[in-house]
Amino acid sequence: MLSVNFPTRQIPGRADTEDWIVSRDKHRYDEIFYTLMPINGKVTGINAKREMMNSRLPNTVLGKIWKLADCDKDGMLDDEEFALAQHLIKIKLEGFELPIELPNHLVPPSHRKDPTADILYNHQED
Ligand SMILES: [Ca+2]
Repeated sequence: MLSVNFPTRQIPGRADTEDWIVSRDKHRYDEIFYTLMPINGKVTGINAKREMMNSRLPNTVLGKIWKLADCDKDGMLDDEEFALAQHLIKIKLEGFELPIELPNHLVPPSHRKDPTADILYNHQED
């Protein structure tokens, strides 16, 4: 019995950036992002929030959006987190309810837990 069947966890494609719905408009969000003077690729909470307030959404809503968008909870937004925040603002302005927790498909690719990462790291023996 040599056929070892690893439990197949479907990893959809390899191009996760392409199936990240936010990436469709990310170039537009990026333009705003870079006007907010990111430091080390991240904008501060103050700058990001100031921009988010332009949406005229109530603070409570923006607070929710912030929590969803700041995936790594460092109080700053990188370009992907910022794009996600803008995306959530757009959704809300279009009349949709915000998710309570960020669904997997909305998690920025660089913040997704890569199921293969552990294996890779454990195999660096040389
Ligand atoms: Ca963050």
